[in-house]
Amino acid sequence: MFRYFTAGESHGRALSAIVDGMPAGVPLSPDSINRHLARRQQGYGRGHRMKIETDTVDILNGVRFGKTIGAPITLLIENRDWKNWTEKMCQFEDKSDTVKKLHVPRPGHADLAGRLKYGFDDIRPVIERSSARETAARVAACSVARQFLKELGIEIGSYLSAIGSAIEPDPSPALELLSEGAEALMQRADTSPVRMLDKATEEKAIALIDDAKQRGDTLGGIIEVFVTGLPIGLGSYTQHDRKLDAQLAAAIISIQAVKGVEIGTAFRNAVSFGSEVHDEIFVDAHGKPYRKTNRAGGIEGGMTNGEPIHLRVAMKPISTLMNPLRSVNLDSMEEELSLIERSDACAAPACGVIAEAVIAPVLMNAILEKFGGDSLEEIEKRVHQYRAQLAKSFAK
Ligand code: EPS
Repeated sequence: MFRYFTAGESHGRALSAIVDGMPAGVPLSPDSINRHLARRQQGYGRGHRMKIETDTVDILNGVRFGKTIGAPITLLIENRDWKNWTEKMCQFEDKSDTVKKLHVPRPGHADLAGRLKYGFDDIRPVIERSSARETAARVAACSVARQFLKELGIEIGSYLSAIGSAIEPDPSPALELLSEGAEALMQRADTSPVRMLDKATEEKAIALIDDAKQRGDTLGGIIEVFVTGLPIGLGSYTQHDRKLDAQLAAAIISIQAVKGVEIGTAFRNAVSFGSEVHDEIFVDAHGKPYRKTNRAGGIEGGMTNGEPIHLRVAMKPISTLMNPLRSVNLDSMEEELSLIERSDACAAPACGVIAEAVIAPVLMNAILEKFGGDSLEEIEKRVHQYRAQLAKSFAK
């Protein structure tokens, strides 16, 4: 089983992750992870922090001669900004009398409940760990699982269909790119500063972000995530916690500022007739069942059905507003405007990269559950055999 944990504060020395359960024989280099770390830093609407950081990973162990050896892997990402925070984030000396405390929680952030829950007299420690900076470590850890999937021809990609009220036409003609694999769609999205596919919507989104920034406001968005190349029958209908859609939804919702996830066009489906929703089944020239539509998002009965997985992700606007909202000073208990912390006007493009990443461990575990194995070679053989067996049954 693939597992990972992250550690690290937003302005602490470094972010780190430990990855466990990676099979042996998977090619892994810092470049294969750095590529996604760099993508996570992009996007129109990011703040000053992204100019300070150039996130790169140090792989401390678990790799020999360019391939994983089945052992745990430690990943380290330096926080370049730490040198500017050595007082405020001092580790071992008590500076609580000299460093200014933060008392006014931002509505929408972890500040209020976090400070009360842990009994702090300062919001700073809450900000530090709840910050979306943590997603750099997550993208690094999950890129390891992504590398495994890639070896099996399984690709993940995403684009943004909305930023604020800038909404892409639906369905996007660029979805044709999925026939080349989800990475083709991802690469196309990466050419846009807001990771959108439609030029007119991209321009509108950029104008909206400029306007929000100027007014000290923020914007969220909707991300469409796709997975191609998955074998049929990953996940299971037999038990609640084996349903692949449930596991994917949990992974997506765990991303900072993500408040909704939809499988296929679930919300539209809910207000339509069954005849307008369910994807009819046809047979192709090789006898293989296929669909002409994918409103189910590639999952039926908690299992992959052979169509691309399609997840829709709702990210709320970032809760740090430069034009702050009303809140309460938890020291004086007087009403006050909430604290201001350097932040982004819009991080939805980065959220797409993170959403692609966090589902990789879920998919990898679904593969390991069905096929097992300790080395890539062993697993590859079993996946191949299963695919050949299915093809044979279709040819009857
Ligand atoms: C982020 C780093 C943070 C923020 C942002 C994402 O850096 P700093 O707080 O130093 O500006 O830019 O975090 C948040 C929006 C948040 O709410 O915490 C990153 O690396 O992605």
